[in-house]
Amino acid sequence: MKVAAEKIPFNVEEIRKDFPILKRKINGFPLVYFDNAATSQTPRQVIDTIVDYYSNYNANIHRGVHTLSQEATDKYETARKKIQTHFNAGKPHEIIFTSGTTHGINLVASGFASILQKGDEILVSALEHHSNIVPWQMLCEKTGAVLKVIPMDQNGELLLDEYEKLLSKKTKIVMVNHVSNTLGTVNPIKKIIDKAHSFGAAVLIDGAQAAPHIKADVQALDVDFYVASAHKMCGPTGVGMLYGKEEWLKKLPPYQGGGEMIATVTFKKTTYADLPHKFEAGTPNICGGIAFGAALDYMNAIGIDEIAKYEHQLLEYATKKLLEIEGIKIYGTAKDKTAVISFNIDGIHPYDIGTIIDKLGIAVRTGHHCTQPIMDYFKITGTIRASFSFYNTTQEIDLFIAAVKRAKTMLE
Ligand code: 7TS
Repeated sequence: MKVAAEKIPFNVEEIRKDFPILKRKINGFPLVYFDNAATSQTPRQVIDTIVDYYSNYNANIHRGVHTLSQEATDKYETARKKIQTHFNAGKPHEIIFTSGTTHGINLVASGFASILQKGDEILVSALEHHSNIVPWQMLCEKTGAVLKVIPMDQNGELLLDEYEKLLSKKTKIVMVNHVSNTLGTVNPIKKIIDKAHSFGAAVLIDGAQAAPHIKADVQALDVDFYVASAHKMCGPTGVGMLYGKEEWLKKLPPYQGGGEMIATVTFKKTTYADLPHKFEAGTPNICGGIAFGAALDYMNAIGIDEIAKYEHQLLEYATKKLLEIEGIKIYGTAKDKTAVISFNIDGIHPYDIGTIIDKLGIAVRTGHHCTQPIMDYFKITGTIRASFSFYNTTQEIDLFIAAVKRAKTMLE
């Protein structure tokens, strides 16, 4: 499929031709890739962008007067503008390139060390990935602030009444994912943001799992920080974005010191560069940033809403088929969820199912999915997680269901 300026009608067979990896055989079976929540596959258009960078204009950026450096700088800054447009940030310098979601969260958490005081409170939700828990626990250890948890119910939905009770003038920042990686819950982030703001608290939204399926508008959301990873949205690994409101990014101290983030350096005193460079010390993942831009072009050419609509059909189909299997339990039954299904089968270890279906060419993730608190809540050690993307098909779901049934028979 060619990326065109205008929308292309959704055609999964055409789309699949863009992904070379989907032609792979695993153990003699066609690859069925249902581990998209861990990382998405890469279309040829993005692979070509990477090859083009290293073949034709590989150079360091923001420093050379030579042609290659200028070309690389232009493309990198164009990618920043593509990210700005995609997330509807007001200004390009409100977009900070990071190595991924984890980096973005750590950058903000580290900055809040200069803001928080002993006894201040910060809130995370019960649905968070470890990367949106641990940096905040480290921050609490450093500052004496207190971490509180917004609880959830059996469907995997956050209890908003409880959230409101936790908020107070002591609350300084609230961290919630837009979409849960384990349960697929789409959280009501606009409500969460507005409530936090009414108490003067900032909000960081972890958009790692939402970005591939939902187009977040950071201005309409009025969110203070929004983070995502390119590799979950058809881009390469090792690159991501942090959106921060200008006033917040000005207030936070730099995360790392080094080249490119300074205005002047003497042994007496260093002054810092303006945004966004203040937060971008050292040589960045230049190729990755440019390829992130190409990934956004690709997804936008198909249309995020079209993608979400199609993935929802896959979710409904797979849920219905899975529920026909005896002894199955699906975790995550929120009214609003993305195409992620976490499940277990009575008396069978998730790892055993995952291993057997891999022999049949099917890639899923098993385990706690970096969300041990969710596992504790359901009193389980892990689940099997199938996560779908717009290049998956109902035929692949049929293969997956047949493989799960076969594994179940073998393990019973
Ligand atoms: N937040 C959420 C909600 C995630 O799902 C992940 C990765 C991260 C943060 C961290 O992203 P990174 O790109 O910095 O690693 N989630 C998963 C997953 O569900 N399976 O593998 C990685």
